[in-house]
Amino acid sequence: MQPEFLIIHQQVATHVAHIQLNRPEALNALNLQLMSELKDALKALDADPQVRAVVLSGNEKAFAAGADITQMAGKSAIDMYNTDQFSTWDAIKKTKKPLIAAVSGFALGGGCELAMLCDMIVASETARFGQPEIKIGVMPGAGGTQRLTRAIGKARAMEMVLTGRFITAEEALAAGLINRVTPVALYLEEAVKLAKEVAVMSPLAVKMAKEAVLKAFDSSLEEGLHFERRNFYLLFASEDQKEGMQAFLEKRAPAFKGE
Ligand code: CO8
Repeated sequence: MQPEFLIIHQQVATHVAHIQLNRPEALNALNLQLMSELKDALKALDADPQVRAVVLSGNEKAFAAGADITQMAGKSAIDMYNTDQFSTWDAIKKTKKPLIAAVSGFALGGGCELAMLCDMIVASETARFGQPEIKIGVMPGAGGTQRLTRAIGKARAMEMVLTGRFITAEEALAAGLINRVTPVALYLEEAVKLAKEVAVMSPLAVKMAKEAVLKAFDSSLEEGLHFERRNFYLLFASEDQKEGMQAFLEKRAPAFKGE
């Protein structure tokens, strides 16, 4: 079934897929259907051997202005518990291929959390990042208190979460939340360029390297080093390792196959 709130483009030649959140009338507010469609789309792209990196964007005005407040406003705690909307977030978090967020305009609440769930963020100079849940009587629920704090430190995260203040793309860059800032006309192109740069690498090495970097967030240094070493050794079972090293010795570009 075609998704209602997503537009999906796939560039076979470059192995890059692009998912655009497409609910512009509500600034891409993340309702349950949109998140479920996103989960399904990412699952399919993760399983598609033609795809090696995925760019996730909104539109120029908004990446996403948060969870859909209209949908949440009347809910009880038990409704929220039974809806279990975070199971879709947990599934999205399991995406093995690299995800690059292309952010322009608002990335607020769940929108900021979704961008932070991605592996890298390219932002237009109009991007605004914020966790304004406090202004509507709640708090971040999809990782904001954890990922933001790890990315930009306690002082800045605490201020954003407790005051709801938005930060600009330049502030986000200086704080280490994002990778690049571009003029608004170029943010998507730049994100796709970054995705292509990753997509020429060995897909197996990319997945295992992503997994190891993410491990740094929830393990001790010793445990993380052990995990890294395990993945490093494992890659010597791949043809891409043979090809990559042989190509270096023969002074040519490698042709990676993901095997
Ligand atoms: N939910 C539903 N509708 C929204 C949302 C939203 N989060 N944000 C904007 N909209 C709608 C508006 O209601 C409006 O609709 P309509 O035209 O029918 O009135 C339309 O989008 C355009 O918005 P505005 O007219 O408000 O546009 P402005 O440019 O004046 O303002 C703002 C833009 C500042 C972004 C403003 O819309 C705003 O403050 N939005 C809410 C931001 C917010 O509080 N986000 C946090 C939501 S809570 C959350 O994300 C919890 C996350 C944890 C769970 C994650 C599960 C998915």
